Amino acid sequence: MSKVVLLSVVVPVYNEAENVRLLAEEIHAVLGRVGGGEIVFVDDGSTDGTASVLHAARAGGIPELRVIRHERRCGQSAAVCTGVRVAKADWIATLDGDGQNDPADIPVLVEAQRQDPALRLIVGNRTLRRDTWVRRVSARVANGVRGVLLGDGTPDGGCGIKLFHRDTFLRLPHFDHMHRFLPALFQRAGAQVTSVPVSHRLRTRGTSKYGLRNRLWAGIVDLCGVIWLLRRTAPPDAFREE
Ligand SMILES: Nc1nc2c(ncn2[C@@H]2O[C@H](COP(=O)(O)OP(=O)(O)O)[C@@H](O)[C@H]2O)c(=O)[nH]1
Ligand SMILES: [Mg+2]
Repeated sequence: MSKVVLLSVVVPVYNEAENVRLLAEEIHAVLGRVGGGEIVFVDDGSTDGTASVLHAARAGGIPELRVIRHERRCGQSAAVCTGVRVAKADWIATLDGDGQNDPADIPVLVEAQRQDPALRLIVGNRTLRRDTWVRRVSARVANGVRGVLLGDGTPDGGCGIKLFHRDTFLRLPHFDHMHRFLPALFQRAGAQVTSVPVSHRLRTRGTSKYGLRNRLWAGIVDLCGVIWLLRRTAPPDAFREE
């Protein structure tokens, strides 16, 4: 892409063949409203033809769509990291690849950052969550526990739609499931974080990749790891040259 890229939209996907075409078209339509940019889908070793659907979408009128592929499944956070690494813009928007986040919220996040240029991470807050009650309750518990133990002041840290500063993200420690802890990790790096209300949609096609097991147990281990990281961190602005 030869022109300056203003925003990179990074979408991690695993077996979302039924969802990615419509989502790519929606993002394409929205990018025009925020000054343009690129769309980076990271296919995490899908086995259902997700990548072929994306290639067809690009050929069918979405030239700013890039398709990056992991040879095998490495996890959602690894896919986000890959997307950020190859992204060409200074600012990254991420959203889930199943269509539950609405790309129409991207301009809302961009506007929040324009209003307060000191912000480095803007997190969506799904005020009306469209999910099963098990998912809603487990998300509420996870967000509540994270809020109390990490003090990240973020009501919905697990929300997939976020806008953040690429270089700050690349300085963070990277680990599986880190995408749920970005507010605490950005704050640990001395960066300002805020949340804005976003909409949420039903998953109408494909199946959820997370159940109670891989969310709850992994979540407890990750939480302990992040608490440890926060305790072992010197203040980010603790020096000056004299
Ligand atoms: N790259 C990658 N993406 C994943 C993986 N598991 C889930 N995702 C993506 O993460 C997003 C959220 O997953 P989803 O199953 O909808 O979770 P839920 O909405 O929390 O139930 C979707 O875009 C999935 O395609 C994975 O192992 N690798
Ligand atoms: Mg989902």
